[in-house]
Amino acid sequence: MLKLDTAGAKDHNSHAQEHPGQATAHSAPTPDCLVEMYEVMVRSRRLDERCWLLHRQGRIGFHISGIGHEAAQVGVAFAMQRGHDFLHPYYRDLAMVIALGMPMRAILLGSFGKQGDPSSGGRQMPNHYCYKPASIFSVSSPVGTQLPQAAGLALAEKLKGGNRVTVTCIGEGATSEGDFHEALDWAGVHRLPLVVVVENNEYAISVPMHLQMAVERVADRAAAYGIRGVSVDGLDVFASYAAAKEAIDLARAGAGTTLLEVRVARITPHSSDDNDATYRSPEEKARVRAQDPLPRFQKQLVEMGLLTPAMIAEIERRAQAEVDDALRYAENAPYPPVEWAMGPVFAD
Ligand SMILES: Cc1ncc(C[n+]2csc(CCOP(=O)(O)OP(=O)(O)O)c2C)c(N)n1
Ligand SMILES: [Mg+2]
Repeated sequence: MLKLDTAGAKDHNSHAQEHPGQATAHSAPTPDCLVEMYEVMVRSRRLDERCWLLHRQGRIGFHISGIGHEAAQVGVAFAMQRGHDFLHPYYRDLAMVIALGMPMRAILLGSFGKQGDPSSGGRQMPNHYCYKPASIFSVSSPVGTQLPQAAGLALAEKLKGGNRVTVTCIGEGATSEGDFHEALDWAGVHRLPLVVVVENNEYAISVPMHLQMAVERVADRAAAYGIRGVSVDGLDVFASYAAAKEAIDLARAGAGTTLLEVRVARITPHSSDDNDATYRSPEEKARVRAQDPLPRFQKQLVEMGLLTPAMIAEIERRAQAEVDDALRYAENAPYPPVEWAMGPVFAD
């Protein structure tokens, strides 16, 4: 097994929150970058919250949320060469795709199933993000299918001699799928320029982590494939960024694949169609809600002197205005013509 000690890996066997506010020196984001990361988290959160409201009002048919995952997603996204590196996302990656430059208008066109939706032309479920200008690949609904696709993409890039790293994101539940095993085995054998980010929220819909796997950490699974396994506090932007930066830098340098577990919190039910009160107690839900990464990051930046109350208010105002604009745009957009339903899937 390729063993490389990292700041993130130190936390491998403990639930303690590691090094809050301290990224490794070589990979610390700049102050401007930190404020931009915070703004992306706010933008994602406000859009996410609006989608829940739109669903409850019967205006969109489905929503699946990234609330509680944003710190990890923003940390990973900002460690990428945004637009250059490839992303094979999964349905919870709202903050991630916003960070890479997917416009809110495009995201809501998907939620409304409207014409112009870049993900699928209004034919896929919402939150199956795809955005070619930001090198974001299409999501399939069966859990884990992006893993072999991402491994194939990384292999193609390696064969071409390019330097673009592939990042793919999955939930911890997806690591029990056969696709995970096949993709990581291949990644290990071929030392692929790939980072597999597991957003571990400790649930696969209603199934808790201890009924999904017998290992303590998802990152422990990396040993079976001869790749690095790193587990970090995904509620902490700094830890997520530092671990992702190191993994991406190593992948780009030819040192192969990392399985990066970011431990996050699923603050919402699984999706708009799930009632988590049937399997989570009110006490547990309150405990999870208290882990919210957004106020935590805000507090860190205020203490570092990077955010002022005026800046926080202005960022909120901009985010709300952006959501309002995207909503108006998507609601006014036309539906795709019926005859488009069958194409363009197959070549003529
Ligand atoms: C192959 C397959 N099995 C089952 C499902 C139904 N399903 C959708 S999401 C999900 C849970 C996935 O859990 P996890 O990977 O932990 O991601 P999370 O939703 O927690 O972020 C399941 C079982 C599916 N879409 N595809
Ligand atoms: Mg999960």
